[in-house]
Amino acid sequence: TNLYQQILISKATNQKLLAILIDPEKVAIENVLVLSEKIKAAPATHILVGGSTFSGTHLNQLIAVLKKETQLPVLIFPGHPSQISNEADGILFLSLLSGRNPEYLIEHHINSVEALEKSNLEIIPTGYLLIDGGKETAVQRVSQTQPIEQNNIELAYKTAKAGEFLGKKLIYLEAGSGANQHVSLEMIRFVSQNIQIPLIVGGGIRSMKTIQEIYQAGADLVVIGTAFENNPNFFEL
Ligand code: 1GP
Repeated sequence: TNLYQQILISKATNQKLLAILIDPEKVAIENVLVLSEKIKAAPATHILVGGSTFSGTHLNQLIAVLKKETQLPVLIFPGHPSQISNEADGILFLSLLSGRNPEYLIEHHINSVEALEKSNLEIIPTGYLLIDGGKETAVQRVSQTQPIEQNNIELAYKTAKAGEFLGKKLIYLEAGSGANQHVSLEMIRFVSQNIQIPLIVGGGIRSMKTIQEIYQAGADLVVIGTAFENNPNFFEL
């Protein structure tokens, strides 16, 4: 079974998934072994690798070590076509559906074809929705797009549903890394109840209690970046 089928099985059996997001910009290669130990001790089911601004060269090595040490599936979470690495298992092929910037709707995707054709990556079409997290986040700054307001649940739902109709396999509700406010439980509840495909939620999630609330609201996979970055013992608390 491939990665997407595993996610579907987890959804069908109500087994919640947890991804730790590693921003290659913030990890020096000499620290990856220690980081891998921390990930192994965490209840993570997936590792996401990517970021809005990474332009370094150690991506392949970073992913190879993470995979070998943790034995977890690694998915590229690309901010740019240069972040495609064949060392990973798959890629969340993101369309920034909340925005109106053609670069993040099709241009970067065209520019990714050559690298993807050469790779063995499992490509998972993902509708990516930026929701206002209470401050300007890197996604907003780099993509030059406006987020959906937290109280505009109808727009979030219609955008997610349009993504499903377009054939996206996942919907990702993103408040932005380091957001002041995570996506509201009300929005998660409404969107998850009205789409068939699995729902990812991330951005500004800082406690185990919040993770549980977000699962209960209907998220199938939660992404934790900053909280784990700041405290690798986060999940032990
Ligand atoms: C960002 O959703 C992820 O793309 C994770 O956000 O860093 O706030 O956990 P945090």
